[in-house]
Amino acid sequence: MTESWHADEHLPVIARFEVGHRSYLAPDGSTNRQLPAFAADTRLLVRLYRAMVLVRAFDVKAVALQRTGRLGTYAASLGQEAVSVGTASAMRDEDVLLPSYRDNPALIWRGVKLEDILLFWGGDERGNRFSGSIEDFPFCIPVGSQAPQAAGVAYAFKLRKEPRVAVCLFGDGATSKGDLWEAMNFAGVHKLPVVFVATNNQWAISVPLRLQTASETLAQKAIAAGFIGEQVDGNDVVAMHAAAREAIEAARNGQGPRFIEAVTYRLGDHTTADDAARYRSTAEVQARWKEEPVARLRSFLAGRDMWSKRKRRALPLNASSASTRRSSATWLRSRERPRRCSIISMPSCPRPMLRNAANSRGETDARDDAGRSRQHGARPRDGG
Ligand SMILES: Cc1ncc(C[n+]2csc(CCOP(=O)(O)OP(=O)(O)O)c2C)c(N)n1
Ligand SMILES: [Mg+2]
Repeated sequence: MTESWHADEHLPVIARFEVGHRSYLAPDGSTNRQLPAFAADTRLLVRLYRAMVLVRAFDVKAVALQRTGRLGTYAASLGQEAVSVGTASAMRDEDVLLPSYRDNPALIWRGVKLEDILLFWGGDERGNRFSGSIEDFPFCIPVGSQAPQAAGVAYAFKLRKEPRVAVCLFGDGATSKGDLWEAMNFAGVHKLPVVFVATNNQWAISVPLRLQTASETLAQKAIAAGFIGEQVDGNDVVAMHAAAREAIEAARNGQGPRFIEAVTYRLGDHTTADDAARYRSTAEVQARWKEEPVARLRSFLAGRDMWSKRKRRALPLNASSASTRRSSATWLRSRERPRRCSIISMPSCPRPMLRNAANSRGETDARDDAGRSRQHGARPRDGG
């Protein structure tokens, strides 16, 4: 807790606050406290596991497609799959998700097709017209701007007296933006059915968390807006699902907004246009690999005989698995349609986009931040 700043210790204290930290699974898969009741549901836990593995395989495939010039800039969710999957799995179909550009796992859980996602990252806006009946919002590229939209969606639910909840996913960097504060303030005043989930992956591109905020937690920012903020181990999908479920149901029951700070780590580059090795050490990343969510849940499941080698063989464990192959094949076919508008092939594409697309194919020299030309094969600058 931040130390008291006032010299006169006899002044009455009119506000104190606490932030809880929720975690059930330790990095080795053992448990550190009694599990919530839903954790007895083996089918649910295996579904969560399968979803995280699928997304990991999908990320590998998407990065490979970008490297071969078939996708634009892509943001993988490597290491933080449990935040997105744990949150989305606690939602009802009729709730509305407002995701950031890194929340493929949540959208996939919500039923968005892999080919829609590939279409979008290939530069074709039709990928945002999600198939299915869900009313979720598209990926949000402008950092934090989905938060006021989430408050607006929740306000509509309240006015219409619909028992639905808006769930907003964003990064630690977004919490430095006015958008977040305005949304939280408005949601607090009007007791709106909205849950804010901050994926604290320790980095906003190359800006570390310590340069992002002087707060001890991101969760405490909710307290200033008049509602509960909780910190959760974002590498523990059981904790994420439990926290999201509780928050979403409280919001649905008229108890107003909630804020979840999911503490995790971005194990990969910010996007395919980034090289994280330029601003963080290999040792730091290696240490964080020991805490990652997929192995953690697998160890837990194996320890309870809920998982076996036979089940593992049935999973899409690598990028060449059947389901990822099928999706990318469909996507590749879709680019051959006459009405295509991919940023890579669109004839009237604005110059910066073309340069980016060309860079992503490794056809031109990229320039680094200081404007120096990098060697051939260097990755392009951030397009996002
Ligand atoms: C309004 C706006 N400003 C700047 C950018 C460029 N930008 C893209 S991602 C990013 C960092 C965001 O970090 P964070 O919110 O922590 O999310 P993460 O990428 O870590 O998931 C920035 C500054 C942007 N997309 N939108
Ligand atoms: Mg971040």
